[in-house]
Amino acid sequence: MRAKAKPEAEAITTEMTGAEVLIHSLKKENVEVLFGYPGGAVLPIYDALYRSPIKHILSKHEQGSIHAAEGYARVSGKPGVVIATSGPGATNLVTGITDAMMDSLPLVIFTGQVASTVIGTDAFQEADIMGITAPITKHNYQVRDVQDLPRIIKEAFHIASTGRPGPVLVDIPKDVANKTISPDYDSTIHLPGYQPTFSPNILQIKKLADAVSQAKKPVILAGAGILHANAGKELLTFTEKNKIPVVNTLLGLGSYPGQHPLFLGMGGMHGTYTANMALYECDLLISIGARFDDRLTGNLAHFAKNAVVAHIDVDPAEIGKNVPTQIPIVSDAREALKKLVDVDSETPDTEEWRNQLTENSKNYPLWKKTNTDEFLPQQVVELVHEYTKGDAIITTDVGQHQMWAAQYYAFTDANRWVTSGGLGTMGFGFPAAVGAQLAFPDQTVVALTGDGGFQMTLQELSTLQELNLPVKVVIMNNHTLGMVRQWQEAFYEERYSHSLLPVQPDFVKLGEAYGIKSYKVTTQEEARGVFEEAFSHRDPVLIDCRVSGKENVYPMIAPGKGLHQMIGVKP
Ligand SMILES: Cc1ncc(C[n+]2csc(CCOP(=O)(O)OP(=O)(O)O)c2C)c(N)n1
Ligand SMILES: [Mg+2]
Repeated sequence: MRAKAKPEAEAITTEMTGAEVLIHSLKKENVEVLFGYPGGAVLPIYDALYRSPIKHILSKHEQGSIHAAEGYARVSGKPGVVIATSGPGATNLVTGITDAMMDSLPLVIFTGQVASTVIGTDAFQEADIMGITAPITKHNYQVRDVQDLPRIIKEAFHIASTGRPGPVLVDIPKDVANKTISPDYDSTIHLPGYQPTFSPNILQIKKLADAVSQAKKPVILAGAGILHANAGKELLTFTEKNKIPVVNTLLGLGSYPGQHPLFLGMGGMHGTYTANMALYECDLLISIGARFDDRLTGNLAHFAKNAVVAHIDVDPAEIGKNVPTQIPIVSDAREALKKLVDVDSETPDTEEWRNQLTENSKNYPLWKKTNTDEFLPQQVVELVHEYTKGDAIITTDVGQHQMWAAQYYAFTDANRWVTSGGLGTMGFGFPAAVGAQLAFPDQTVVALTGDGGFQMTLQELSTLQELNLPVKVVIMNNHTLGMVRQWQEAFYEERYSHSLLPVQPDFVKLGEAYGIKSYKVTTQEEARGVFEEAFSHRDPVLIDCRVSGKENVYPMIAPGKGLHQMIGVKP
């Protein structure tokens, strides 16, 4: 019953509590949805929320809130906003904050804090969230004076979403949230130490254009920075003009059309042979919005040894961090690509190089078992592709199924691939799908999860049920922590220490307990029937796909090896 509700927070224009200032500021930032969980220290904020039209999604664990906010941010490009109470509420966010930091996702996180007077006394539900999150946030604030709140919130949104995006945390002691003031919303951002570079140095652009003209074997490594900068169109123009092949990082998938003749696939540990050999043999490597993660480069001693390296990145700290770089360009990816296209320079002759790469693609395509009756995990991804016409938002957990999704879904559009790349967080995929679906209620969203990872955050089934969100949960159930099992098979003489999951819950009954239509499928034919039905309506669905538990992800670069030393390239 809302009978006792006070007037709406927005209507009060002069005197407001800190909590009301917060809600009012969120509206000014055009926040449409908040992901959160209440508790003692945020009671004043939840009370202000009670009187506000902003949509709040009550997850069932704060980790669910933050991964949902990440999914929302990844597909929409808008900051995901999270709210949690002090102590355990705040510490439950830590994995997600780290995940967002590693994958450059814009989040603004509000945590409650114990009252200013007892900070540092081990008060009930006190945690030093400022100390804990210092290394895992782009910036963090503790609000000591409520008058600072409007400015801090403006700054938090600005920092989270400009330059290289990332998570910003704002810690609000309870007394600050309760204090009444006449807020000054006109206070301006004051960040003299934070001026991200947007436009590239034109001399460096010319240097790169010259290098492109002279290259015989150029390749572009396109990362998530292309997606953050909305630079897909410019990348296409630049590569088509100069006929330069493109490799994607795991997180960059979707930034280049998956079926384009210049596209070589994903690079790295489970990338295609063609992509990795292109990175290995190239004479000019242009990395754009990618950070040379070790899973991408393999052993650095062998990485792009004969190449001139150009690196375009909005974050200067990334340039030269892992790979010596001859042409550094600090810039927004779109701005740099626009300027590059504008330079009047000779296009390179890459025909021989492209022919060589096409030969590689023909001779060493991705492969999976044939002549088998087993239901293969790769087939699940192919079926999802078929029944969604390649046009779904796909979220994943971490493990073998994640790599098969990356290899087999063939993304053609930007911002439809949501995965945990840097931190590799099991439990990410399902709540991320909830957030993605909230950002785009009319799109098809599929959570492709592992049987292990799903069990880490499956409590969010309750959120699906409550909101009747049409997320399709597809469990690639191999009865094992597959990626761990694969490494134990390859590098630990098949000692499967704690990686097999012979005993599992009945996922169908579990789904049904949450009122969700749930199915078990054990063959491709069965899967076809169920997928046909599941993708024809707008209800949530859970599908337990019982796939073979013995498949390994190939090809692969073993730890310590170079990109040219892939194993499992052929059946
Ligand atoms: C939170 C967390 N704990 C542990 C790991 C290590 N790990 C990586 S993949 C994996 C197995 C995942 O199993 P499952 O979810 O069933 O996916 P599968 O590999 O079988 O497809 C584990 C345990 C991790 N990435 N994240
Ligand atoms: Mg598994």
